[in-house]
Amino acid sequence: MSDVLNKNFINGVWQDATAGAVFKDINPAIHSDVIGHFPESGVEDVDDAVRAARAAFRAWSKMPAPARGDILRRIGDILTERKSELAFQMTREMGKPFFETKGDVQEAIDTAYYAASETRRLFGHTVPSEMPNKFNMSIRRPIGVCGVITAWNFPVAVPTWKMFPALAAGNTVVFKPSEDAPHSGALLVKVFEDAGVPAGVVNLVHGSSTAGRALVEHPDVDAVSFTGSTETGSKIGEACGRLHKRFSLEMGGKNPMIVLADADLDLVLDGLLWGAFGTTGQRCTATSRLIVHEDVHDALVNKLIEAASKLTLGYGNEDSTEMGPVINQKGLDKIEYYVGVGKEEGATVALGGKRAVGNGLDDGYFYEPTIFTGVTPNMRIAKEEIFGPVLSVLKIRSYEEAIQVANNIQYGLSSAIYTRDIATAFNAMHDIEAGITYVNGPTIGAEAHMPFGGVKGTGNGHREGGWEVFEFYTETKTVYVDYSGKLQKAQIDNVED
Ligand code: UN1
Repeated sequence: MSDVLNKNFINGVWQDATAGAVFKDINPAIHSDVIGHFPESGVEDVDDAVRAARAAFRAWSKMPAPARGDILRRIGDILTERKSELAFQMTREMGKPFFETKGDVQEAIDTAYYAASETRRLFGHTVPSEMPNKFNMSIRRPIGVCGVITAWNFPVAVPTWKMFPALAAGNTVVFKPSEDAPHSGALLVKVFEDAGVPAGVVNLVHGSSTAGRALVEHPDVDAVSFTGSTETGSKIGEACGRLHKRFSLEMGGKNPMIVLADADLDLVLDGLLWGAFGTTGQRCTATSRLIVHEDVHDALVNKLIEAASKLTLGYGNEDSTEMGPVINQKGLDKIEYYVGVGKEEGATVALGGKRAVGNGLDDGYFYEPTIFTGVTPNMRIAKEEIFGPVLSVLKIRSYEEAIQVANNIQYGLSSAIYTRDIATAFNAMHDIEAGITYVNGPTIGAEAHMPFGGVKGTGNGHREGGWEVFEFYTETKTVYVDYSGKLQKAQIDNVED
């Protein structure tokens, strides 16, 4: 096998796509660095993978959950050993700096140990019966075969948010990573193999929308978990609705950071640089709107422009790099398009607004940290997701106005408020329409054991991470045990008048 793991993994065997088609995977910071060619899987490959997952389901689901937990713990151990090696390859493939990809692997490690610990709980309920000598309980059952379709920006963490709880609960998996991060996906699946996950329990199919659609529409896939664009998520939701499948969608965001007049501006500045420009703004949780009180607007914006203009852009595997490239040409085009829209709408480019060139950046998809000031709530750059290093600054005069502006979007993933006033902070926890609110921290940085997900157009009500994700990956079975030795009709069937 070459040093690049560029195959599908089906029923425990690394293999090419049946039709032999491939797609190219390059380093977004250095285009001449070709990582490899990966299988462009078709319907037959997906079918093989789903059949393998179905065949493996019975034995895996019957294994005692804590034994599955032992395997998850081994996965966590191997991820720990390989953290730097994996992070290097992830940075090479999707661009964010090495310190960030190490964090990405760490998130997977935390999720592995957390999911392993849940295998000793997976609680159901026991409740009193209406009848004597009768016992009522609910237990959790796995759903079956789960299709996992993910984005490239957290190429290890996000797939594991889905796969670890799915496996812990006794499901089997077919995983289709993003076509922009196939190598990271394969390296992750190699960890499953090396940890002793039985053949067929986790299968990998690379590819684009053809493979994705085949997975979603396959009659033997019981549930689909997706992270990615709103456009694709909507199509998946439609298909799953039609086919009566359970589905979890994690889509876009336009996450606000509210800064009130009493905020600690140095703390805000650190949070903004990280929230808006970490991962080159390519997180669904990225801080993309700064909603700032007029009393501190100018002071904060000036500090921010100065600090953001000093960020070092480059290849993420170089130590000096603070901000990596955008993922691909399409991503870059989208950013350029929205910067044009912002200018036309009358906002002011206070920093950036163009591709970053020179200093060794010409061979990559680099874009300057960009700040728009004078943004008003109904502009498109205040409402639509750009997925890049572009921050829209909106000025407000009161807490009430801040909340109105913050909620004036179709999305509702993450949010932040900076204030020293505890009552205002507690009000904001209820008033901001979002699945996540940070107080005095930026909009990014979820912890593995906490529920993660959004309201409104961001998702469909499910959560990843934490204990709530187990609701998605399990079915409730209700069990009645009658040990009275006679037919006891339920109260509803036993009414006398
Ligand atoms: C994503 O961008 O899809 O909370 C997930 C965060 C990260 C996860 C982001 N842990 O910012």
